[in-house]
Amino acid sequence: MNKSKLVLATGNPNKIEEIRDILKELPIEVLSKEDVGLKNIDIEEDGNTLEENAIKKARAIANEVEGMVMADDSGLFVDFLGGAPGVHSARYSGENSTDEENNRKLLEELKGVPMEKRGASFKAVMALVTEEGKIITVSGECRGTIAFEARGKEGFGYDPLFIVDGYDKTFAELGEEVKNKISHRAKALDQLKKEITKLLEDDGDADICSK
Ligand code: ITT
Repeated sequence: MNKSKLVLATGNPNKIEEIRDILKELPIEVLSKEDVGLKNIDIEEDGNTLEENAIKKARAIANEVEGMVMADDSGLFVDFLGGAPGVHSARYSGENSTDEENNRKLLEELKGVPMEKRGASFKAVMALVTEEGKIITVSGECRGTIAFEARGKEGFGYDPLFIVDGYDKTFAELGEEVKNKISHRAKALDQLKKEITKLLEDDGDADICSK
């Protein structure tokens, strides 16, 4: 039997690296859009929730390729800012904004706000479209505090500003090995691993039955 394929709908290379690392023990081939020859599919992320956007991204790619497709929509929700930047995290300081610009804007918005009021959550929603077109969604959340200045060189996005609860360090200081065990993405993918394992088992049963 061919190894099952999971195509990632994300164009963010950092997410691809994290997802590949977290799913590495599953007996599936994890492919990027580029791996399957897809490049310029522009998907407008106009949903009001991470879930809406994740489903939209996964569906758009599932229409184009064989196999399972998974999309990740994620963001940073800061308590003091009423949940901003939230679903708009990628473009907080404008269309095509860089991580540095977004981090600068966040620090500006939190200027003068004391540590005890700088609580925040990273949230991730993953949408999986199965080969039969069924949609499964899972989510994960990770609590922390926004630092007073950027710290650390690893990771991406808001990682240099996010001090994870239970640690005295930002995700960018902790690095991939720790982040991929405790992050919002890791928590969501833990559930997705179980769903994919069930799908693969059901598939195996179907194979045996059809023989
Ligand atoms: P795709 O839509 O192609 O997957 P994207 O980067 O545009 O890639 P999102 O729309 O989900 O992804 O935006 C998520 C943004 O939230 C991302 O660009 C970061 O700024 C931030 N973010 C999400 N997860 C993060 C993480 O683990 N560490 C740091 N920042 C994160």
